[in-house]
Amino acid sequence: MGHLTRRTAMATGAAAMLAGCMPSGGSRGAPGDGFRPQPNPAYDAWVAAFRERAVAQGITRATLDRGFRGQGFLPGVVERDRNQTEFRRTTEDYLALVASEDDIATGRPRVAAARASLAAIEAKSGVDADVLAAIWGLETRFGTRLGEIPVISATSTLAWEGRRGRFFEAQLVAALRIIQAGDTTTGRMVGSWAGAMGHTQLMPTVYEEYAVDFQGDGRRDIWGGDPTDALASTAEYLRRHRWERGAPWGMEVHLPEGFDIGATGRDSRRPVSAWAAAGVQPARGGELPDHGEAAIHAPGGADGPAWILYRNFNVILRYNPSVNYGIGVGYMADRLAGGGPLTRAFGPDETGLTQEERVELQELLNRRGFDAGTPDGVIGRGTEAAIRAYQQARGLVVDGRASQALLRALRQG
Ligand SMILES: [Ca+2]
Repeated sequence: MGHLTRRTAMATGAAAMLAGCMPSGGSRGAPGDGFRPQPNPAYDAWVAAFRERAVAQGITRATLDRGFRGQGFLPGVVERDRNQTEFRRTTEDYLALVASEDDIATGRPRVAAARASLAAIEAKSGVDADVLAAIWGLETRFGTRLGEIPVISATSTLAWEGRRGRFFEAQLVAALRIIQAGDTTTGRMVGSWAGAMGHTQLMPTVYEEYAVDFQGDGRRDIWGGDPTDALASTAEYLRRHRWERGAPWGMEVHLPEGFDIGATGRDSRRPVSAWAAAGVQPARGGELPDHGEAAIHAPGGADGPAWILYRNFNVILRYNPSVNYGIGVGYMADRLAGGGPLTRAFGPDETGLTQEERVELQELLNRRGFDAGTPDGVIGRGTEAAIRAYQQARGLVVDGRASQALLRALRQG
């Protein structure tokens, strides 16, 4: 993909907030050279000293030998860690990147195949099956992109590198304990560049605390083809963060004309009756369901898409603290449950273009021979590079910025 790859939009799963690497989306990392072990004497010396600390914490030498077999220093992991940008995506762009019609179509058959497991997990945990399926979708595109980076290599590299050394040393010790417990092997323990693992991208310490063996085969396997244990583990995480059984995460609403947009935002919680009195209505009609205090999220202003957010929304944010992530999960869950697309469109963004116009701009760039990647309306680095190349070729001011004027120029050739 040309612009901002999906990678940058993906989440890294439970404890993304622990890892402090949200929304870096590690699971998209395809191992290149930087993800094959490279010689590094300083890292090797660190590992030798670490082994003694690990033994003191109950890791056997046999586990250490098995755990570090074939593992090593991964320069690509350090690079990823240093190049993390806090992408501030609009809700519209975020949804386009993680919950597009294409993503939903990918998810439907995979979720249908896991439906029996999901129903059993929901019955036991009380956590909404569609929300679990949506988290699966956002984390690894329904298990199609689990990440291929060896977890011992990734966490030991980051522990050695030291920027968040203590955190990653704890993840490394947890990963070794998981191997020692026999849940998986070094070779199968792969994940994101930051060590988030399996279908729902659990960090090793989160795995230790919350992972469950749902079918009772003796292994908590979140890495294999069957997503059941991973989905059940995520359900366990949400249940213990006080998911309210039977309550929704939120729903799309319409705000009345003249609605005080200053009253919106996650921290502005009010009784549902107060929102109803202020004229907030479900986008698809009916009464606003009452599930206690709720907030309104209206990222595009009173005329754009808006949502009422119930307590369960905050539980989703315990998995990943980004509001866009929570909206993405909720929206995806509703779509997987058979709901329709948003009833309102976002207006023009900071480029002055609507999503439809941004898609047209990308299509025109592609048609004129300037690769803007898959047209999804998200103006990222790839699209900006294509714009610069176009501007250069046409003798325009080269600023790499999308605008109405650029769209008009592109329409002409
Ligand atoms: Ca199992």
